[in-house]
Amino acid sequence: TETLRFILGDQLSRHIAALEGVDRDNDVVLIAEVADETTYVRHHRRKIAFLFSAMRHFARDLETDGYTVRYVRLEDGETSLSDVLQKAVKDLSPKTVVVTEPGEYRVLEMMRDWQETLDCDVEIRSDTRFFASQEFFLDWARKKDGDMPKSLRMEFFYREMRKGTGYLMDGDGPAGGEWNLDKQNRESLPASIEEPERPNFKVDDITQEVLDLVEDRFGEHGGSLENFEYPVSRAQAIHYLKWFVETALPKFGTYQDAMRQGAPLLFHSNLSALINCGLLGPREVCDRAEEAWQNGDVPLNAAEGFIRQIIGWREFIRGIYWLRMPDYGKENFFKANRSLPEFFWTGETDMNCLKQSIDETWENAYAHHIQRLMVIGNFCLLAGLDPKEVQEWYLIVYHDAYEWVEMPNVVGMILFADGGLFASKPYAASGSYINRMSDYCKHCAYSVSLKTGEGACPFNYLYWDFLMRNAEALRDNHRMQLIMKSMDRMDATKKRTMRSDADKFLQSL
Ligand code: FAD
Ligand code: DLZ
Ligand code: SF4
Repeated sequence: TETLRFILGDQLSRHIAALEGVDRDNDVVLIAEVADETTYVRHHRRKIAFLFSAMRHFARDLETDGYTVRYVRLEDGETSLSDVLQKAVKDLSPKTVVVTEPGEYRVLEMMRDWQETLDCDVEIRSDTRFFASQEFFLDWARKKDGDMPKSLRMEFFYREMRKGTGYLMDGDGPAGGEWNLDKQNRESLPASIEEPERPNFKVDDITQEVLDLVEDRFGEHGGSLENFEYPVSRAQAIHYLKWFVETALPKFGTYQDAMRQGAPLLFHSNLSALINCGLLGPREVCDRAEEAWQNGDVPLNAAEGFIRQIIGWREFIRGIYWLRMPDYGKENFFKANRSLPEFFWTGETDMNCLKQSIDETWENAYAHHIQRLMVIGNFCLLAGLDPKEVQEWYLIVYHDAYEWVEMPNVVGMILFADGGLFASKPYAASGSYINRMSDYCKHCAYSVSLKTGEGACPFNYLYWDFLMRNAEALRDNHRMQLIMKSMDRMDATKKRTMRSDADKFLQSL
């Protein structure tokens, strides 16, 4: 073997850097299911099933096209990526091992170790699936804010990305005259608008085998395997993308922040897991969205909102991860230390918004952004949950979760645990926000209009309790001034009641 090309479970793309220059006659592609990767956190069973099925389909497609694939199955009993690679090197004596930089620091350390210990060259290539290389992001961040940036804003990064990619541009400026149309994307959802029906893909033999394997081997992991209908191959992923652009994207923008009971996906793409594991490329996804706008099939606020999530947020989040690793996960600005309540694992809570979002999470290994951010995330922030435990939960439960994307969203976006590296203020909200954006409150045991006392929505008093508890830490934040002033003006008895209601509630968790 000339070159051994090792492809990880979230690198399932023909265009992955490690396959560049591949010689089908003399190279071997290595793909491996290993125990350590399935248990370093107790992943949702659906996430493991999805990824294994995607890996097996990818390997099959490579073989069909004449590649030589060495595929290690979980049943082969291998423990770690390192063991698998070591054995392959021993068996095949390649001149070079080529890998693509991984999505997690933990795995990068392994790769560096391979460079030290293996009896051949190990080339780590940068991951060209991203629009912005790590160097590009670092240059941008340091130019803006010095060697150790303290405050970075997605919006400015996003404008650079728009200019660089040329998406939705009109000469040197944004199409339509504004960079960001988020103001148009906060409508609540009228009852008359229905959630579109999604394509569902039949379980084939490969997926059935994987579902049986996961059922059998991961009894201790949570999460449903029922009604598995998500794409697992490149062909299915393309079909799903096409469906999204034609059917859901036109309303994606306007109702991006809306939530509805019993409608887990609404107009969201559910493409994250496909993009993150490599079955779809972020470029083709944005290309399709832009084309649809150019053809007049989707409005600008939809195309812009969607493309911003990908070339803006997704790339920015990844930049933040590599900028701040290895210590980013330890941040804890509010010194929060409460353990995750049991209901994160069971869904058993009377708070209906949380119950719906958590039940759907265990059902589908998916929740859309506003559920992750403004329901579950908001609760984690207000209740002062331990950032480490929150990170682990988010990494476990979502089928799109890898540390590079989960960690900044948890540490920086929902918990403000980094003190505001990229969020200008904590995303804290009371029940009235959830009530405005969803129909959850109508079906809830609590009353969103009651601020304190028996039956009051816990988000209401937890919100003020959070501000009072963290007043010192929040005073300096100029975007918090108004709300801190209204807190100061609040009647002392009312404040005491809020705090004691919050205490009682938090004790009861
Ligand atoms: P859509 O609403 O259709 O958005 C389109 C695409 O934009 C997504 O597919 C995704 O690729 C990208 N995107 C949107 N927002 C973000 C963001 N904040 N960060 C990165 N990419 C974004 N996304 C993950 O892919 N993996 C995670 O582990 C993950 N963890 C999260 C944890 C928290 C606490 C929060 C608040 C968000 C997290 N997100 C994560 C971001 C976002 O919620 C998901 O990408 C999105 O819900 C996936 O569903 P979708 O594909 O239907 O997204
Ligand atoms: C998430 C995951 C799981 C569950 N299993 C495997 C696996 O068996 N083999 C593999 O190569 N990758 C797996 N992955 C994805 C890796 O954990 C992923 O490459 C790292 O999280 C780095 O992003
Ligand atoms: Fe959630 Fe409060 Fe509304 Fe109940 S009343 S659904 S707890 S916001």
